[in-house]
Amino acid sequence: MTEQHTATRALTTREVVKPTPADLMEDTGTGLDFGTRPDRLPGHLTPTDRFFIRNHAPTPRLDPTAWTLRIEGGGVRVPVSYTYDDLWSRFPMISVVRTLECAGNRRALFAEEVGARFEGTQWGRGAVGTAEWTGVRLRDLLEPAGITSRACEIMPESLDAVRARRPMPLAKALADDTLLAVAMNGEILPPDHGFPARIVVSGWLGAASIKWVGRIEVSERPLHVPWNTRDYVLIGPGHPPEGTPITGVPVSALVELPWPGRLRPGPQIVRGRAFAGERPVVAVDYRIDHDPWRPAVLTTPGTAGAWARWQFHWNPRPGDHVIRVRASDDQGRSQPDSSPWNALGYCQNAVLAHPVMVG
Ligand SMILES: Nc1nc2c(c(=O)[nH]1)N[C@H]1C(S)=C(S)[C@@H](COP(=O)(O)O)O[C@H]1N2
Ligand SMILES: [Mo]
Repeated sequence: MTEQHTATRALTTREVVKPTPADLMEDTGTGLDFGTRPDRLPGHLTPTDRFFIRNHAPTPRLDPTAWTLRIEGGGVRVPVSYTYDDLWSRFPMISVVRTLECAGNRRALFAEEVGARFEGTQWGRGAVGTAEWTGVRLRDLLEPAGITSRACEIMPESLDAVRARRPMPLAKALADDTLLAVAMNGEILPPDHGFPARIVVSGWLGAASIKWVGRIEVSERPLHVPWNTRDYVLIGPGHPPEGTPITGVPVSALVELPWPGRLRPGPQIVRGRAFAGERPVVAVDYRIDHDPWRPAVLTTPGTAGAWARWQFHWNPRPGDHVIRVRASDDQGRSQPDSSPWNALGYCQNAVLAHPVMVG
């Protein structure tokens, strides 16, 4: 009996701080990773209470009065260190609306698509969300350290148990919208999303947006760490043997219905989102069963780094139906019919055949 009790406890141990009720979030079963339910999106922004969590280790509880951020490495002239107060008092604060998407989003659907299983978190469609992030531009924090003329990569590093690190090129670090965020949706960053401070890298895979940052390395040489050599790389046909590190995320669309969806017959509106990483989504088309493709209406336009909202009117007859949605970005890229296979099951973006039962 004791043994059974222990087993049950291990399975139900939560390693995140915020509540993750089943009516708002999908439990992936890892104890660390929770997706947003696509049918629980009331506004353009994802409310913080249901914003997806992707943790490689339990959420750390950090004391902001003891926290410091060090900026150092071969690519700075003078290492600098900031306190939490410094972030608030010494630098301009900006707010940007940006979407974060995990490279593994839809991995479970990818597995169904190719009839195989992938290692890693078995995400449905919930590892994507949009928030208003408030913080200090990374370039403003780097400036006092004096970036050398040969500096080429910037690598934020975390204070959680995995010491998460992922380099980005200097140009991306200096971009207008690369932030060290201290707030999310107008409130102090919650523990699960990186308190006291996290990086937000616009349009890139979520893994670049390091949470619980404590150090930033500036390097004059390319940096090789697990997150750009072993994890978060595309391995498979069309890629070099060592794989291609993922940067921007590909265009995809999401229907705001459960999977499968259940609807009543009669006139109604079907809604969704579409995201294309660093590019704005400019068009969304949909197809019901074998009908022709038709344009959906973009109700909130897409921007570089943030999703678009779309909708269409539908008057379904009772029975089983399939909804397909295909988003396109401003460079004419749209979703393929099948996702390029890769060993770790990243970047699924083929058009999904969304089953909907009407009755
Ligand atoms: N320190 C740290 N940062 C991290 C992670 C992590 O496990 N530890 N996960 C990354 C991944 S893979 C993703 S998709 C995003 C998820 O951010 P969120 O949990 O705020 O949604 O955080 C990234 N930053
Ligand atoms: Mo991720």
